[in-house]
Amino acid sequence: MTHFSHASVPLVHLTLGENTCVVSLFGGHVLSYTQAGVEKLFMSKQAKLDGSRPIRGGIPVCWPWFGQLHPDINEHKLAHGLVRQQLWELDAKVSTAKSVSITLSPTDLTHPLWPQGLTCQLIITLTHDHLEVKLLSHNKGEKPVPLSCALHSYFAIDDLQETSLIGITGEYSDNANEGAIGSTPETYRFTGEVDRIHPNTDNILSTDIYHKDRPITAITHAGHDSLVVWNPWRNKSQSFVDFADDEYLQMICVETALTQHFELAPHNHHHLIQTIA
Ligand code: TA6
Repeated sequence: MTHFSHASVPLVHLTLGENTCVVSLFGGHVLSYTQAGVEKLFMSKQAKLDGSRPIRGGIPVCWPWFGQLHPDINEHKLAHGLVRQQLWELDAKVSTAKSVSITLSPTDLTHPLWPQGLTCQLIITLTHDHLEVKLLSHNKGEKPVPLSCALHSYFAIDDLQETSLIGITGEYSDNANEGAIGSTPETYRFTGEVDRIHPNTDNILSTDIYHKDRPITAITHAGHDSLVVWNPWRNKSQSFVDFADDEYLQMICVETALTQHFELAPHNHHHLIQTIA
């Protein structure tokens, strides 16, 4: 289990039976999810937990744009939107015999790039057999708003060379190869930098991380139009100040995302949901 006693960002701890979840109010960021004592999420040993930079691990919330998907990105360079680097507040906490759930929302909606009328909330629900993370977007305005977002989850693995990902099919856009179109292999393995956007319109999509022939983590996606799969591999890992050179061997990102030119209509809501078991 990952301990965060050194963190200077405010934390919320959830416990249900022998399952736990730790959430930082900085970024509305799930830091840890343990199921029967097994940590499902990766957190870099060099992650900054003092609010000085985005947290490298857990489940970063990328919103109201994903990655570089903003028209002015070359001017402001704010990859992954406006909410992973600000303080969120705890709006509600509900505990029952079957689940513990918290609702969080960002506190600073004043950034000049914040889309008018758009708000978001994060609902994190810990149950006896899974963690559900739901990113709700609401357009309170009178005009459609372009929205891209992701639950940018870093999953813990034992050994990248023995890891495969099952459940993704079809073509992908390869951001590690200038957006070239590739075809998803039946057995998805990691033998170099992987930075891929996989369009998918299944209402619910189930993917599984395997260690050799053993499933270790089940990830269910809903409300998405794509999945993002990322591993920085050796060279890019060495460029990160908050990531040890060999940590690329201990993680893969499997992200539930909207990246395909979605627009949220006036007065409409959108739910992006990732469930981890
Ligand atoms: O989700 C994949 C990705 O967009 C990669 O291109 C890489 O930039 C990664 O996110 C990490 O982004 P970050 O800003 O957290 O370093």
